[in-house]
Amino acid sequence: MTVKIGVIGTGMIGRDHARRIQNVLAGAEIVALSDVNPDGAKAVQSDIAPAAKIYATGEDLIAAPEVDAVLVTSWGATHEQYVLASIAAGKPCFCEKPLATTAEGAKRIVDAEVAHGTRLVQVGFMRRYDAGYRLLKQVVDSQIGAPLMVHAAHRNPTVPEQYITPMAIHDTLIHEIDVFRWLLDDDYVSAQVVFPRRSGHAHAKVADPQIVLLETKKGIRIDVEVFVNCRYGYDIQCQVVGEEGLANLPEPMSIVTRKDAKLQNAIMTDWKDRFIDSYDVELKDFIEAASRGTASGPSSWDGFVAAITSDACVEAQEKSGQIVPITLPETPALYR
Ligand code: NAI
Ligand code: ISE
Repeated sequence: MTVKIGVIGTGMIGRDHARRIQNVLAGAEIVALSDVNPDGAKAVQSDIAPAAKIYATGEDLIAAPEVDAVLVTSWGATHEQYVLASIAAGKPCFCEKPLATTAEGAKRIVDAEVAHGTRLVQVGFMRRYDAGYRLLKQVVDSQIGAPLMVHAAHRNPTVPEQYITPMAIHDTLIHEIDVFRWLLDDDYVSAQVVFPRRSGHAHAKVADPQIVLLETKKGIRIDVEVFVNCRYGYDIQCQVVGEEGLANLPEPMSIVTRKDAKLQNAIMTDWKDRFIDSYDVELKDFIEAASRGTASGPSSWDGFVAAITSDACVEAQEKSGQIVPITLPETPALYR
């Protein structure tokens, strides 16, 4: 079966996902597009999916009879309405992070999916599909004893003017929030944020860098440096310290050169390249599950837990230095 997909939001990642569905992956095709900026949808239609129909609203696209499954890649604040409409229509839905911009919004999605009775939603936490993180998980699970600490960094070379302090959490750190729950098979109990000396390259509205400290139920302590104006590249670091040894996330493959009296490795500068394979594999998973009328991979529950944790981290930014507790409700049977 070819899964017929409609894409809502044809900006940077919507366009890139449309490309991979149309040109890279098997089993699906783009049949519908929608964006509040019709020029964006038209550009994807002419460059990537000429047969796709353009819909005036996301809701019209979801209701369209030719659409089997929905990709939500619009701005974060609009995700909830489209995911809820997809569940109401009984159509599998891939939603980019964040699932919703508030924990209440994510809870409404969980409630709707639980009422539906089977999984329909996959959240775009692509790091769970990254070969490096998968290898790291194997080693953490089997070779370094009980994990005790994680030291991590999430560095972007630069961010646009509209990027503000809380986005360091719900736009950037949210990837670590999700992937460490999965990597450590654990949940968080508290968050704390401290601000080092501010970089002179940071825009007026973003405190940069930040250090986020998370504690898990098992007592693991995680420190993540979020530095979104680091200048030198897009750099994701993770080291797990266990009672028998350490394990590091592998560096992306790159050629070592010896030239001009220098020994060098290139560092990537764009998330699109750093996680290109992970995006392919997560959407392959989505297409396979959607062909069976369901969803797998990171769930609405994972999106909800990430939203609760994000809210606590944003509160911890506002009360810098203070420890903010994180309490999670019981996991519904659908997600256990
Ligand atoms: P973008 O600004 O390039 O694109 C968003 C698009 O959504 C724009 O074309 C905009 O016109 C459209 N849009 C906004 N409101 C809409 C609405 N109500 N209905 C339909 N379309 C609407 O943003 P970008 O970077 O593509 O991000 C989109 C989402 O993907 C965000 O939630 C972001 O957090 C997530 N993202 C995830 C990444 C990952 O690594 N998994 C990487 C980059 C973005
Ligand atoms: C962006 O939205 C992403 O999801 C990237 O993976 C992340 O590195 C970046 O900080 C976000 O703005």
